[in-house]
Amino acid sequence: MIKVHGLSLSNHSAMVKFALKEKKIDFEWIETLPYSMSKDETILEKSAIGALPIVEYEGEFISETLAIFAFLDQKFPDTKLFSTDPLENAKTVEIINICQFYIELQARNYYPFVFFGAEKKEASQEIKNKIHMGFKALERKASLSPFMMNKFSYADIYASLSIFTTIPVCKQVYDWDILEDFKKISESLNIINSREITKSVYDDIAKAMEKM
Ligand SMILES: N[C@@H](CCC(=O)N[C@@H](CS)C(=O)NCC(=O)O)C(=O)O
Repeated sequence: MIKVHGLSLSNHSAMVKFALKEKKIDFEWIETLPYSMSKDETILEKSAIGALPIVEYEGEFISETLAIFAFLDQKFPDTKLFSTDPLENAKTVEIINICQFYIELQARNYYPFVFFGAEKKEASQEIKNKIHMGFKALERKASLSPFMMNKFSYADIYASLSIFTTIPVCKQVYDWDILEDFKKISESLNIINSREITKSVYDDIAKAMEKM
């Protein structure tokens, strides 16, 4: 059985949970802290930089969400979340990378302040510009009718959970309601987030936040 070493309040861990639920794959969840929090050296043997999620399968460990997505789609192809069409497949990865590098990784600079009570850092205009560029790219490249690609895919999972953490960063750091500026993205997210599986994933995050 697939084992997921994840942190319930982590958006990346939730992405893998979301994918497994979509694909109707049974899994065991092992609540785990990343290396940066636990200093547990064994995590570094399993994960590229000690971050979560990590998937364990037949004694092997895979980290990096995009790599895990690719593995799950090839290993369990009944419900495909990457297209078999090479062009659609590449475009799905392109959307994921926009969300990963130009949106979420930028917002991540402020997670200690927004989510973990750290002191407020200076609001960097450079980071704000990058997030804006990321949203512009998403608006240009994604289908948004209603999903990121022509049908529900990994791009929707990644976009939903990376933008979920970016919204409070924009609000609290820049007093910026980013979804007001990107209405079509907002409409697409509303549809993705109203699906039953999405709601169950967000319920788990909310419960983990309450416990914090
Ligand atoms: N590139 C990694 C990023 C995952 C990531 O940032 N995970 C966070 C939790 S959402 C984490 O473990 N952070 C702690 C750390 O990086 O040490 C992936 O795609 O899976």
